[in-house]
Amino acid sequence: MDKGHTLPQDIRDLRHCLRMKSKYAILLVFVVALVIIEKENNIISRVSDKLKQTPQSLMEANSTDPGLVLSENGSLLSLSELDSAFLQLKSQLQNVTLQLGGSREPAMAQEPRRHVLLMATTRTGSSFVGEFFNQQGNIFYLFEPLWHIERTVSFEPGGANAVGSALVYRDVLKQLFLCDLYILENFITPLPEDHLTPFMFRRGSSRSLCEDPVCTPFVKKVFEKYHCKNRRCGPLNVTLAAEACLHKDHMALKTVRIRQLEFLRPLVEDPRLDMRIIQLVRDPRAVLASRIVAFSGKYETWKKWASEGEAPLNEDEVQRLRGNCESIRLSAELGLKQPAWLQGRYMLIRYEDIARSPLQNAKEMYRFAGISLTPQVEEWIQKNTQAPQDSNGIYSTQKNSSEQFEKWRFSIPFKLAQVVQSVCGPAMSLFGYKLASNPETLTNRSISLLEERRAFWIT
Ligand SMILES: *[C@@H]1O[C@H](CO)[C@@H](O)[C@H](O)[C@H]1NC(C)=O
Ligand SMILES: *[C@@H]1O[C@H](CO)[C@@H](O)[C@H](O)[C@H]1NC(C)=O
Ligand SMILES: *[C@@H]1O[C@H](CO)[C@@H](O)[C@H](O)[C@H]1NC(C)=O
Ligand SMILES: *[C@@H]1O[C@H](CO)[C@@H](O)[C@H](O)[C@H]1NC(C)=O
Ligand SMILES: *[C@@H]1O[C@H](CO)[C@@H](O)[C@H](O)[C@H]1NC(C)=O
Ligand SMILES: CC(=O)N[C@H]1CO[C@H](CO)[C@@H](O)[C@@H]1O
Repeated sequence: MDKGHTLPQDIRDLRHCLRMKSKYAILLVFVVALVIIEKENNIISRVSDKLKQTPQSLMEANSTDPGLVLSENGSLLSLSELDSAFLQLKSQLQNVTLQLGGSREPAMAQEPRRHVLLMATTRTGSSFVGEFFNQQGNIFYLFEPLWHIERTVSFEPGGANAVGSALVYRDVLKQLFLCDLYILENFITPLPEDHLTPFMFRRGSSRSLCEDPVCTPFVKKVFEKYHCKNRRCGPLNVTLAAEACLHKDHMALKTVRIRQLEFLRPLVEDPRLDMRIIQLVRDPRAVLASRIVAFSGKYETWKKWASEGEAPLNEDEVQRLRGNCESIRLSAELGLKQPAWLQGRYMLIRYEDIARSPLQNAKEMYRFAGISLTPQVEEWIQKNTQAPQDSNGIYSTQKNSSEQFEKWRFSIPFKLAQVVQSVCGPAMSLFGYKLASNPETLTNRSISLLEERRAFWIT
């Protein structure tokens, strides 16, 4: 029989109280002991060194119990998990650290490591939004690493293989978040030798892969297809990249290749990852208009149909569009339903809202991720969202964003908008994109096609 049930309430309260007291007594003793030892050795700075190395121990631990992970090498990490009463002790310890002349940042103030997945589809502005994370020095950011997987393992869309690909994507993502970048080597062609490759997709879009020490001295004879933007580096040493990943405080990556949120569940439930998923959506009319320009080969049929008209539109193309819209909608609906496993870990955001107030929404995304935004990022946003319209490369992120986001309205034939509206209606209504019932509405600047609502949803 459970003894707790037979004891009177006040005794149980007392026991609880004693237990709490002893908890704090132990902590207090611990803190005092630490302070005393500090006077002899410089232990606090060593401790803070150790805390900075924690990603390594998180990597090595193959336990799934977060408590175990955190309690390795003393219970220091779990201190941050304790309730608010402990904040005071924490601040005292910080004060002591400061008084003792530690020039380091107080170890306790460090944020827990976060893993942010920016989940999008092509032409939704994900390169631009990804930069918000790429620009921050303490985040290890990867741009579309799943590109290598898609290229190597061919899957037929819609068939049983679609599930297969999703599983491979998911497992690769998990290893990447754990900084096991070697996993990518299996999918890079030609196969890297000695963990060295000049073929890392869009390396230049990842600051972390282009800064010291990952940027090794330039090797003249090696052709690097995706090189760093502002400097030449030797071929990517995957070991160095993995080490950089472990040393950064946080990890973020963007992908347009995950179609179903559901598939990410094992990652979200992995206590080592403390995942945050940001799903980025954009008006499907704008997305189609942009794809026709950017992927003109693949979207030849659409282009022809839009400009000529007479020939009927290929039904397969329409079905593909419907499939795209539906998978985005289903993922968002799942996220918004707030299942327990996604609690506090899912955010839905519209590109249009980001384009209209980039800084404000960047701040919201960082707040959601639990990472403090640095002035670096703010500066980048200021500089890259108010640029004049001359720089118009298709993957360019430098534009006057509040002007750009609805340019499509004036370039898309109305019938193209109509098809999208008829096929993507449910998604559009979920995200608050208004239908245009005639060409005049589509091109009338004073009529907004955006329902004004909360700019983002966090569950
Ligand atoms: C992981 O688990 C295996 C089997 O339980 C064990 O042999 C190994 O030492 C563990 N590795 C680490 C790094 O804890
Ligand atoms: C720590 O120092 C700050 C300013 O130096 C002070 O305001 C605060 O009360 C101190 N905290 C504790 C717990 O002593
Ligand atoms: C890659 O970097 C690691 C870590 O510094 C180093 O040990 C290794 O020799 C490097 N590989 C090559 C081929 O230079
Ligand atoms: C960007 O576009 C907006 C909206 O048209 C305009 O108000 C703003 O002045 C533009 N900014 C720059 C730097 O061109
Ligand atoms: C655009 O819409 C506004 C508001 O509905 C209307 O007053 C205006 O006449 C329209 N402009 C054109 C050119 O149709
Ligand atoms: C599990 C773990 O990380 N253990 C480490 C604790 O710290 C000692 C001394 O620094 C290391 O030798 C252990 O490997």
